Amino acid sequence: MSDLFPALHADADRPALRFGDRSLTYGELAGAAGSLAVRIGGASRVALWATPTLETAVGAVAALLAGVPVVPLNPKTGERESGHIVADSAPAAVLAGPADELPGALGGLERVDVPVHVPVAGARGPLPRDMEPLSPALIVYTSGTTGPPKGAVLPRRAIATTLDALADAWQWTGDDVLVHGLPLFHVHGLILGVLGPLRRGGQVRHLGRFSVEGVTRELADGGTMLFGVPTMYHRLAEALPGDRGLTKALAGARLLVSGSAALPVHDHERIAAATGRPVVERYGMTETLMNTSVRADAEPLPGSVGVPLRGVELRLVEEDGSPVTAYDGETIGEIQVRGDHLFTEYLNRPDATAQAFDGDWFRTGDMAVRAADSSIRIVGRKATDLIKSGGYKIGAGEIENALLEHEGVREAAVTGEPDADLGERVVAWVVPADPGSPPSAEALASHVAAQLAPHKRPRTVRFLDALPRNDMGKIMKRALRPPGRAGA
Ligand code: MCA
Ligand code: AMP
Repeated sequence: MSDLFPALHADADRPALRFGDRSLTYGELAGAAGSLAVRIGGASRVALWATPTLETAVGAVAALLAGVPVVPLNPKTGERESGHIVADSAPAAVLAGPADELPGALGGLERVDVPVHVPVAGARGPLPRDMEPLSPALIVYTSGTTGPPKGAVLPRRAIATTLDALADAWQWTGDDVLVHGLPLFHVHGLILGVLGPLRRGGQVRHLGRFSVEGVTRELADGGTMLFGVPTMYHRLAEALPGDRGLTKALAGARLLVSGSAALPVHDHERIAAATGRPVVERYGMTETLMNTSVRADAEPLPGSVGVPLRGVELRLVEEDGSPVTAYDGETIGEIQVRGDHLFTEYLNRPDATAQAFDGDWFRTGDMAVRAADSSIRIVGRKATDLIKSGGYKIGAGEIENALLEHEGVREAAVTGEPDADLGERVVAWVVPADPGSPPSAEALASHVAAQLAPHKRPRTVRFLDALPRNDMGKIMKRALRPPGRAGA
């Protein structure tokens, strides 16, 4: 039995996974993942074509059972970015659903089809064995301010630690039925949203893709918890007036959890007023997994990400490196954390790994204040070149580099602007190569979507004669303001 999934062989008939009309019990999951684990056992590393399907969940569990580090891939990732991830992580094979079509960037890799239904008898998979707590379990790629995404190496210990700390904060048990429509190539959807319920022996119902109707249907049909990014809760808040089915479904849930970006207080208030249910926020990062949460048994705290989770040491640090000692809700410092929930390194990037730590404290780059009750309120980010859009982290630099490769672009700068739906929207400021016939905004968006990923595409493109630069020639992004807010 795996150290990560103690419930896997406990009750074969218990429901484990449901994606639309396809589902697996724990017995069926143990059979499917166990047989795949035998097949891939001994591989150095595998990639996982992370569609929102049963196959992705089975593939991830199989890799974890086999002790083979797994690299989830966004199926919508464009050529340049997939090429980078495959070259950097060098997987021995890619796990995919039998019907999936894989792009050229994965062409050279051995393909292993993920089985979903295998005869259960005799297919229990590898014998139980202890695995090193610090051995890599997942490698999740995450954007930085410049350059291509880095692979955060997440050890088995971090996954177990974070999921058990969340169980403590949320009284999360095997009786919970988790509903969500998050993508499965990031921490939120895959680790919290799939491995989380499986570690508890509970059920996950994945919507395939997020929709208000899907949330209503699944919560009304026995779902007890909902996970989402703020954009999803914003869309629920917008739909609530006049939607009695949704109101009733949310009101009946045990716990509504938001994370990956800040949920505006206005959306907190609208949901609580209409349903009587507060939304609980938790704060995490690919590198750290979860750091803080509002506890399910505490008073609601809109605008706060709650208190450090069990086992998480958290400090706020001033610009000069000295720790903030005040618990005054006012003094701002950078959040730094340490504990067993952290990643071990960025793959192949010892330089970046060293820079990310101050001793054994990980520098999150998030700026916050801390109240007398130790609760944390995030007030901003150190790096202005990181954009959070729809809960996805996007580096301005990678989009600028992609734009500069377009023949119609001479110069480019990328910023984030407030957006009611996405939190922030990617804005490209472009000096066209030929001012007489600039490329269309759609062409530039499609170029970025095809090279990087659709969620990184600029939603707004503004053309300029020149970018504002200082005496050193550095682009002054603060001078790039929406029209009408030039002096703001
Ligand atoms: C549009 N599309 C295009 C183009 N324009 N495709 C190619 N080229 C174009 N030019 C397609 C998109 O691919 C998509 O396809 C569809 O049009 C709509 O795209 P979009 O507008 O981006 O989608 P959306 O509906 O606005 O998405 C909102 C969303 C999404 C559902 C909230 O942003 C989302 O799933 N966010 C979750 C992010 C997340 O999980 N973050 C966790 C990381 P199609 O229709 O086929 O889909 S953070 C984390 O893990 C840490 C640890 C944490 O704390 O949680
Ligand atoms: P990622 O690297 O995609 O894992 O994103 C991590 C970042 O998301 C953190 O550094 C925060 O800036 C942000 N984040 C996650 N959860 C929250 C939250 N509840 N409130 C505000 N920001 C959050």
